[in-house]
Amino acid sequence: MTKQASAANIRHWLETINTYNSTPGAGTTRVLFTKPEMEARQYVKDEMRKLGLTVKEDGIGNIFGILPGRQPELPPVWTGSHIDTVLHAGMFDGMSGVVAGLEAVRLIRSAGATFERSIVVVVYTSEEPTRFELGCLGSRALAGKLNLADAYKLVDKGGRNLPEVLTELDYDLARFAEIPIKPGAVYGAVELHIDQTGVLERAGKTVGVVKTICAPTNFDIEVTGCQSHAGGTSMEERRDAYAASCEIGLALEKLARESDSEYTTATIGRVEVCPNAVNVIPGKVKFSIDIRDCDFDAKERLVARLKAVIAGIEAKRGVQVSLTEYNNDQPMHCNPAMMAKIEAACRQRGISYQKVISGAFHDSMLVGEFAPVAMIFVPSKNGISHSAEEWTDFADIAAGTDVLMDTLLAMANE
Ligand code: HGY
Ligand code: MN
Ligand code: MN
Ligand code: MN
Repeated sequence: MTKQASAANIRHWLETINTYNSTPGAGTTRVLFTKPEMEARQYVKDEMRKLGLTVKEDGIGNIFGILPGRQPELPPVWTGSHIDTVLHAGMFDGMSGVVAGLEAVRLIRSAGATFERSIVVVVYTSEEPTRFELGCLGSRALAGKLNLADAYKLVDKGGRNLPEVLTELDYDLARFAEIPIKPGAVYGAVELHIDQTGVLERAGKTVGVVKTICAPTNFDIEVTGCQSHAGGTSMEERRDAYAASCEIGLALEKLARESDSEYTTATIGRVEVCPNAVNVIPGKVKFSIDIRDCDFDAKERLVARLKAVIAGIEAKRGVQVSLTEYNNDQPMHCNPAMMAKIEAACRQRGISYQKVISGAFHDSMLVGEFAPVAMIFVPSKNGISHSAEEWTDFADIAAGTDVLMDTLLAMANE
C-alpha cells in the first residue's frame, strides 16, 4: 500500500499523550496506575474507539484495540508498546509504538484494505520497572510468567502491592488467571520503538530491524562492613562498606567490558549509603545491579565471575555481601521471516535500514515467549533516551509506521 503515514497525526497523538505528566517542566513522568497514566490510558482507549477499534482490557490492564479481519477466528496480528515512563523521561519511549500502531490501523481502514486476520493494537501495562522494580509486568503476565502470587510480591515504595493497587482501580483479581496467552494464539507481534542508542543516527539509517532483544538479570546487593568514626578509625582497621561497593562496581564494569558476547552491559543505577553522613564510615551500602546480554549463557558466565570476585573482596576487606537475584530474563531472538518482511517493505519504499541488536529490553522480549516477534526501530537524536532530551523526528516515526503497516498487512493476509 502506498498510503503515507501522517507525521502530523503522530505528532498530535504524542503531544497529547505527553500532557498526561506528573513532572511538567522536568521531562515526562507517567508512572503505572498514577493519575496521569490512568488519564493517558483513557485517552488512548478513546482514540482507539474513534478509529473504530473494539477496545478490551485484561486483568492487569493490558489494553487491546481490535480491528477485525475477514476471518476473526484466526490468530490475530499484534502491534503496540507501552505508555508508562521512567522518571523525568521523554515523550517517545514506548508511546511511539502505540501511536504508530494507531496510525497504521487508521491508514489500513481509510484505504479500505482487505485482510483476513484481525489486527490488534496493544498497550502493555508497566513496561518500565519504575513503580515495582520489575519491567514488562503486562507482557510478563501474558507470557504466563507473572501469576497473582508473584504479583503480591511486587511492592512499591509506599508499601502497596500490585493486587492492592489493581483492586483499588476496580480490576477484578479473579481475571488475573485468564491473562496468559497460549502459544499459537497470536500469529505474530511487531513493535515499533525508538532506537535509544546513536547507532541508526550515526549510520544515517531510518529503520533498524532488530535481530535480538537483550535481556536483564537484576540483583539487589547489600554490603555490610563496620560503621565507625571517619577520623578515629585507621585505614588499616576499617571495614568500609562503600569502598568495598566501589571495588565491586569497578570489577563489574571490567567484566562487562571484557565479555565475549556481541553485546553486554552492566549498570549500578540505584545506591543507598548508610548512614550517609560526612564523618561516618558507611557500615552498609545497598545497590542495584542490572546486567544485560544478547546471549543467556554469556550472561550466566559473567554472573559466576562476579560472584567469585565478590568472595575475594569479602575476604580481603572483612565485609559481608548478600546478592539477591530477583529477575533473570531470556534474550529474545526476532523471527527471521518477519524481519524479512520488514526489510522488503523498507526496500520497496526506498527507506534505509540496517539490522541492529536492542540493548534495551521491550515487551516483545516477553511476547516472544508465546508468539513470533519483530521490532522496527527509528532513530534517537544523539542516542539519548530515558531523559527529557529524548527526541525522534516525527517524519522518521511516520516512515517506520509505513513499514509497520506493510508488515502488519502482509502478515494479516498470510
Ligand atoms: O530498561 C529498559 O531497557 C527499558 O527501557 N525498560
Ligand atoms: Mn484530538
Ligand atoms: Mn524505557
Ligand atoms: Mn520502551
